[in-house]
Amino acid sequence: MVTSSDSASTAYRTCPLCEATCGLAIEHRDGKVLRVRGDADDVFSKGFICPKGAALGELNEDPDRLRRPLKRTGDRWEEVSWSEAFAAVDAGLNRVAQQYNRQALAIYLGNPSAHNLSGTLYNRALIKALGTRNVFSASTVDQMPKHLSSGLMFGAPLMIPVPDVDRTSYMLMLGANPWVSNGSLATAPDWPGRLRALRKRQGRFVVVDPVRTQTAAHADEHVALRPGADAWFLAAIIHTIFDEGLARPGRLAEAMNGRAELEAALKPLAPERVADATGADATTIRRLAREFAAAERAVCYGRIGTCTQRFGSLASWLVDALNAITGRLDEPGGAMFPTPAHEPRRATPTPGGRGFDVGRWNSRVRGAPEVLGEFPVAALAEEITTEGEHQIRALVTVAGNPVLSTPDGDALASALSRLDFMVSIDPYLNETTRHADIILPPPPPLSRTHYDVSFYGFAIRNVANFSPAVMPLPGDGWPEWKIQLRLVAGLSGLAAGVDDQQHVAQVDDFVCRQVVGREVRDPASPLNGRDPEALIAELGEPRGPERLVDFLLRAGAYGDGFGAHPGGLRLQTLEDNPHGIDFGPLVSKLPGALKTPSGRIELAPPAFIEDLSRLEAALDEGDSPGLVLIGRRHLRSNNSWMHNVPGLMTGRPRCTALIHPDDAKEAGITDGQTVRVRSATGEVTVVAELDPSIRRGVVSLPHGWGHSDEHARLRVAARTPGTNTNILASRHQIDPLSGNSVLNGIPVSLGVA
Ligand SMILES: Nc1nc2c(c(=O)[nH]1)N[C@H]1C(S)=C(S)[C@@H](COP(=O)(O)OP(=O)(O)OC[C@H]3O[C@@H](n4cnc5c(=O)[nH]c(N)nc54)[C@H](O)[C@@H]3O)O[C@H]1N2
Ligand SMILES: Nc1nc2c(c(=O)[nH]1)N[C@H]1C(S)=C(S)[C@@H](COP(=O)(O)OP(=O)(O)OC[C@H]3O[C@@H](n4cnc5c(=O)[nH]c(N)nc54)[C@H](O)[C@@H]3O)O[C@H]1N2
Ligand code: SF4
Ligand SMILES: [Mo]
Repeated sequence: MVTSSDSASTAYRTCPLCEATCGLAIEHRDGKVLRVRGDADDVFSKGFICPKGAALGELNEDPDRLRRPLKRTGDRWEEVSWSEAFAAVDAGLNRVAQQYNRQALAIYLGNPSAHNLSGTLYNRALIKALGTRNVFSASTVDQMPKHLSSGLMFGAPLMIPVPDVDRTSYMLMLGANPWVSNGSLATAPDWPGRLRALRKRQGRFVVVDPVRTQTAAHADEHVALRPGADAWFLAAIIHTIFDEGLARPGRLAEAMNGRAELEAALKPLAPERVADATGADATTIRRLAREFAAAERAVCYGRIGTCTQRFGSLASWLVDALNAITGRLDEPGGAMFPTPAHEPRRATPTPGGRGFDVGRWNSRVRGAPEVLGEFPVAALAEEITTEGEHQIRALVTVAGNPVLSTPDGDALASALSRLDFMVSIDPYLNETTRHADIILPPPPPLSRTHYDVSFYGFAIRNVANFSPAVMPLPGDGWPEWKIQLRLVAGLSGLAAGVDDQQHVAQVDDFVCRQVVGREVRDPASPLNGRDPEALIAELGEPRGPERLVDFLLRAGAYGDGFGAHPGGLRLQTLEDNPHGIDFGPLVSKLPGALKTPSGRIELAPPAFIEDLSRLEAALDEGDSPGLVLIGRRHLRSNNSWMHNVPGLMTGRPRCTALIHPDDAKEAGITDGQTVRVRSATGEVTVVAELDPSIRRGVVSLPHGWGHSDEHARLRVAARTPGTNTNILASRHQIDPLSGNSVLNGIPVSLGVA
């Protein structure tokens, strides 16, 4: 929505930069952003904003942002027309598919593709059109363990319970730093405010993290765990709950399988046995278990620190197992399941479904099982460089920078340079896209519509907000969804000679028919049996993402059901409510929503029970004598791609190695000195920052840095390039169940450079 005062206008818009979905008020004039503030009337964020949101204008106007497609010849780049670029992509991809086969094509999807409608609505069509099993994404350097645990426990990989922060009275938080990250897999603007409110109402929150982070500093208690020890720690807590007779599964007791198996399997992992390995003492672990069980409302929440480590899947499972056996799952103030507005309406859901399978196929070189249709991104380089049938020869990247974001970045960069063809949909010429033959730039954030399909699914309240584009598409730019669908058309052999826009319209109609068709064929849908063409006709214009969102909303949980629920939600309703609509706090959904074959919560999935032997065996390895590396985030940064925004790059250099003063002393290192950090995989040099808030024996480096590639075009980022921490991470260290990379707990040594 746009309102005018003088010649400046204010537009209200959901911020697409992180998971918090804050409402922004954007003042602009003549295509220029004058000011970005938090939208005080936003139903969810109520005026909260962080420095990244405030810099959205600068990001939008970044002179280094690509405006037209780029084509590379050797080391030279030239701007080309869209039709020339598309023709080159059609030729490049189809040549590889014909000369080899479809498996020779691969795709990597990066994080921002979850933050925009093009990615969330159309990636599936692109993957299908490629027709390859070589699908990779940032999920395997992030949350894949959580998809696996949800898939095996609840039957659906996207059924991730979120902490009901606003109503809980006790929060046990592991491996998350929402003060800085603004929250993840728990969408909520203003985490700091919400956690302060928890303490104000006499609640407690406990942070488990090797670092006394800003979040830990605001908590009632901080447990400085050793990196990678979460599964032992959580197992010992659950052990204590059983051991001391504190298990109270409550309302859902009858809907749980495997309680006895869980208890038996965790018998050997008593607090007293795991204490040394975790770095927390047994008395503390037992006390925390009792506190958790006794609290009126409690929730355990684990995030990236619990995922990107060698026992990521076990830790993710144990978080929810703890919530379940203490009756905290699906209860107010506990771990609950959101009901986003675009979730299909189901009148009386019955528990049970097909469940979740993994390993339906395996990666060619190391035989890693697929999870959620993906292979570990840690396996991408070897799939490109190892000769044989189904070797990857062409790659599409969408919104990703895996050279900086995934393990052994140098090896991946060298693999990318050997591809026959690479195309990137990306606004920047950066460390990854510099290897592409063609770069197709999407428009800046303020020139596109937004509705958060991904993150309303993880929101701690049921809210919905739609943002029309604030500004028109610049010049001859293409919206990202059209770029994607044009690639789909080229891969699907649609008649040559038809104009590009017409291709897109055809594919868009096809995708729309599929989405509508799926719903009307579902016997559980209130739209079952309706005529899909009549529904599509009712949606009318415009097409593209808006039409799909309108359909999802109308068929959704609060929708008008195409006449069945007069007054129900549709896109127009959100357009009429520019500050969003609040559908209230989360409501209980189990057992109805369960999708496991048993129709019950699986507390003890066999894959996890088996993996416990690896966890137990690691206990006997004893302490690792040296230092271990972990990562961190910064409030004014966003993974690898916002270091080119001058307003966010002020202050002291941020890519430093945090080292405990006692560890530094032992290694003869002083504050501000340049040091070498070496792992079994690689070595980096970086400035040391001594900080007593980090646990002894642990070194921390942020990820997303290393902007010294002379072929990139990131003039601001290049001034303070930092170093790529993922040179230290190994492609061969993954959590075997989920394929997630081990990015925390990497053994390293320090030396003066
Ligand atoms: N060591 C270590 N490594 C990590 C992590 C860690 O904690 N430690 N965290 C991991 C996590 S959680 C994640 S999510 C990954 C992120 O991994 P990636 O998704 O691979 O990397 P990003 O840095 O998010 O890069 C985003 C890319 O998208 C482009 N982009 C930005 N906006 C748009 C858009 O609107 N459309 C398109 N098409 N492109 C856009 C940017 O220019 C950039 O090239 O990194 C992971 N890597
Ligand atoms: N400002 C900013 N916000 C962001 C991002 C960003 O780059 N910058 N990235 C976004 C993305 S893609 C994501 S996925 C989210 C992530 O959001 P969060 O999960 O909140 O991530 P972090 O802030 O990295 O916090 C992770 C914490 O885990 C701790 N840790 C490391 N290893 C271990 C371990 O083994 N066990 C335990 N218990 N803790 C450990 C670290 O010390 C760190 O404090 O943030 C998102 N938001
Ligand atoms: S917290 Fe996230 S959503 Fe909110 S303004 Fe900052 S970047 Fe945007
Ligand atoms: Mo992430």
